[in-house]
Amino acid sequence: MTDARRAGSRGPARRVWAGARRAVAAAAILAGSTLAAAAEIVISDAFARAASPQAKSGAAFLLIRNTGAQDDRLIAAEAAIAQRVELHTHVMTGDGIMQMREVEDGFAIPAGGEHRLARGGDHVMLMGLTAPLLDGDSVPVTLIFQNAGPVAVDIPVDLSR
Ligand SMILES: [Cu+2]
Repeated sequence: MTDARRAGSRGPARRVWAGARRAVAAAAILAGSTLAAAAEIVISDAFARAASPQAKSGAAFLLIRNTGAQDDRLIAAEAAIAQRVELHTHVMTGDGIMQMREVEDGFAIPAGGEHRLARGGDHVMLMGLTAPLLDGDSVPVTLIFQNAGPVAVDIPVDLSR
């Protein structure tokens, strides 16, 4: 094989490789921007509970931090373990009784701020449980944000909290 032929056979291969490298670089940039968006919402201290293993509904509580520069909003949630998932809050009725109510607009999480879902306050309501919430299990829940989009979390069940 002559030098000229070897050079000729290497040429197209190099062009393909350069193209592949460009594609990989583009994919990395896309992946990077997706990760950056998702990383702006940070979920911590999550737990789910129900009044008992026989309960037909339960609730999930967690701390949502928005590390981004843009205000965001939790607008919905989904979970395979429940027939229906709603965003709820507690309100005090006129006669001093705490009642749960759906919050259609969801919960605002300001840029650089946080919003805690906690017992007696805002929560993710799991209605029509298709399986019992058992201590030590964890429940996959997808939180849907206006800007950040869906954020999947595995929420541990803790009946003692
Ligand atoms: Cu509720």
